[in-house]
Amino acid sequence: MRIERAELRHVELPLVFPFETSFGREDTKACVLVRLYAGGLEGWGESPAAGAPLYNEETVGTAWHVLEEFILPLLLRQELSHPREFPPLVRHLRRHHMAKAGVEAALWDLYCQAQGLSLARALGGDRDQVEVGVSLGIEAEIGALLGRIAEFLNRGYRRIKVKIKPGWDVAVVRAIRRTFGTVRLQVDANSAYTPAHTPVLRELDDFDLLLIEQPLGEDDIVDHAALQAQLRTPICLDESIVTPDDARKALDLGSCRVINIKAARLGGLTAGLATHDLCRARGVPVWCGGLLETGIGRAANIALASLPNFLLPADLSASDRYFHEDIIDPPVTLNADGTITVPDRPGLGFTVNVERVRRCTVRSAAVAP
Ligand code: OSB
Ligand code: MG
Repeated sequence: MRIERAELRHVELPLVFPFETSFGREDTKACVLVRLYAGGLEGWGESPAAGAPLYNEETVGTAWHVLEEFILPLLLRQELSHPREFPPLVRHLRRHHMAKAGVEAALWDLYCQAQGLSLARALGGDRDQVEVGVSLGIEAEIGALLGRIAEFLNRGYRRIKVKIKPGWDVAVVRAIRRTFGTVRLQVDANSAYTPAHTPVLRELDDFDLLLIEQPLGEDDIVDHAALQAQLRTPICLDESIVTPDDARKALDLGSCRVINIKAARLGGLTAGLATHDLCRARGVPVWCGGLLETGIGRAANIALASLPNFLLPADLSASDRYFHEDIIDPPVTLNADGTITVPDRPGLGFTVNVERVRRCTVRSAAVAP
């Protein structure tokens, strides 16, 4: 594949309801879309950096800068035969994983279209459906959260994840257990706690949670190891794992028993696959996380989640959990059994609705060699 030209689009889509985590509240989904043109085909990828550097250090602005000035000029001079040749090309550019991941996803889309392969099969996925759940944010009152959970259980979701922070934790989980019994439940703190909160986190051990996601600092696998030793519930790391090698170190230290894989956080699908394979070899379950992706990023996540060691339900919900109107056709929908069907068409398996992309574009740029 020779990439002839590229297009960047900063898009913004209003969320159907605000999403609040321990680090802040989002009303709008923002990201950078990458569109690559090669040999009469076009490939799409999403860099899910948000408006502000709250989940990690990247933003739409930093992703745009690094894509336009560094990553795309390098790519546009190359002939690649496989998307796996892309990560070595940009390895000397430090971090900026989400920026890189958007390009790599577009390369996989192009490659799969050219080969007549679905992205899921190209990645080594072997499932036709993936089990999914819904991730729900912090609300002003517990009653409002219970109402949302009821609504999503009615829609067919079989696993609930709720965001927690100090002061919004044990009472919330207790109320959910009282109201919804043994529903599959997990919590995500996005690094809101410190080792001084260990007693509170230990209280969560009584509620049969599937896992506790990223309780402590994103740069701290040492304190996570000490905490895991005091908990029965598995700790799952998200923010702390930014390379496959981070996963190895965290597992060696005993910092977690489960890993959340987000290809974008890890720098691309190839790094996501490597993390999956490493965990599989060590008998450690993984699951596919999300970053409120548009249909373009979501399609890639669905394909990745079809790999064999994705053993817990994914943070992948139907398009209508996030947006009034998604930018792919058809939108992602939930099956009656709480799964999402993995498309078997070549490439991403969904059609990008370019007109809708155009309508939510805030800024666009063409990059040519
Ligand atoms: O920590 O998993 C997270 C969304 C934005 C930033 C961080 C996270 C999340 C989610 C939502 O939990 C998952 C999704 O439905 O896309
Ligand atoms: Mg998380």
